[in-house]
Amino acid sequence: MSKRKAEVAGAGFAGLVAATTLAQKGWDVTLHEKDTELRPLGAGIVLWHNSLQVLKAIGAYDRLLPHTMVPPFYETRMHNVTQSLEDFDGLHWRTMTRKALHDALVDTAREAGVEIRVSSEVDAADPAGSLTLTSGEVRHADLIVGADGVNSKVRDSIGFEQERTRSKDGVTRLIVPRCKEELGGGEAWDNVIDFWNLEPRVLRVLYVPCNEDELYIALMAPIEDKEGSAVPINYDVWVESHPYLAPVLREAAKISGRYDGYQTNVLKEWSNGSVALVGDSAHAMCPALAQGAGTAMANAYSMAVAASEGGDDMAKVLVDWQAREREVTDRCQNKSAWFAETRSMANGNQFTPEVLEAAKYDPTTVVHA
Ligand code: FAD
Ligand code: 5PR
Repeated sequence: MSKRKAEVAGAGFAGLVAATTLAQKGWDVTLHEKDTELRPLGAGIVLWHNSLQVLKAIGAYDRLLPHTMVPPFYETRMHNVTQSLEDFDGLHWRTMTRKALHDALVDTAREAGVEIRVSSEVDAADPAGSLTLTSGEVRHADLIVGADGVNSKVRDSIGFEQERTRSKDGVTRLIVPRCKEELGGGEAWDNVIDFWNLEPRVLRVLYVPCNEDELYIALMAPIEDKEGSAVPINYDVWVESHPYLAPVLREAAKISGRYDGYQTNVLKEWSNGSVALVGDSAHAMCPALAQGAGTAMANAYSMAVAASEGGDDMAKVLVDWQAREREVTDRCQNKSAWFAETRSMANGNQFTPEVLEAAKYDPTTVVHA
């Protein structure tokens, strides 16, 4: 029997997981990335049990592990006073740079036999089973995957019904040296620390150690705060608000950086015919709960397993897949948006069992067909 064919748009975390899982299950897979290089956007990332289980299932975990860490606590401070120290009752979570995660996924995809094409931009998809590239080439397949991010052309060329909202805050994300000694040394600097200052203005720094040498910092200011959202960052403004972070802010000010707003999109359906949407194309969310990529990878994995094991009627297989999988993600998106809107994470102790539902969900132990 000839192999089934899948065409995947977008080599982000969702597209790489979908393509790799399909190839490992015997599909002939081509992955199209519009960028001229394979690289992630953004700086650092927090992953939880859901996506860490997916990384184990596809064989990416062991190569990634040496480049990651498990901070002792997720600490929340308000005006530099500790509000809470959370350890999630032993739930597995890890921090890392996006580059380390992306590199491990690219290596795993190649090993699985995925054909990755860079400078290959997708223009449109057809639910009957084809993908059109901007070059004009039309590719037919049994399964089309739209993993092309929040501005998905696969999604918009088909006209999926959706609601999109933009948040009032945005963020500049950077990787800088840890500067542990200069910060004053001590174990607290191994924690993730969410530094909130709400007075006299909202300037928040999320401090995320990724390994011994690299620190992810996210500097969050409201979109209307021109000084707070300027890039490169305005050192004087940030150090006045967070003087105890002077060494890392000094490093941050040397990098050009990018200020990104957040957006959320909620779709009525995640599939149409042979086209499945996974990741931000289907469910971009506010980053407050650090679950966008985790749910993207979990849903990309479960979609690929369902498509492989669920029989020949691809349209039905995909409808059944989203019916089983999307509720956990929908709830996570809602909660994330609420946290971003209310800024109530500033109070600490916000990772309640309810909030961690998506983080705890393990798609590798569920029957998907
Ligand atoms: P993307 O990462 O957007 O990848 C899409 C890929 O498709 C890109 O490579 C792009 O170049 C390519 N592409 C786009 N259009 C086309 C086209 N037409 N043809 C071909 N290729 C195309 N999530 C977490 O789990 N933990 C966190 O700690 C976390 N922190 C975050 C912090 C911030 C500030 C933000 C904004 C998000 C955060 N997220 C986090 C969310 C996470 O980054 C996203 O949910 C995740 O990257 C989505 O992955 P994706 O593969 O769906 O999309
Ligand atoms: N968590 C993480 C993050 O990068 C952000 C947020 C929470 C890991 C934004 O940069 O609350 O916005 C947040």
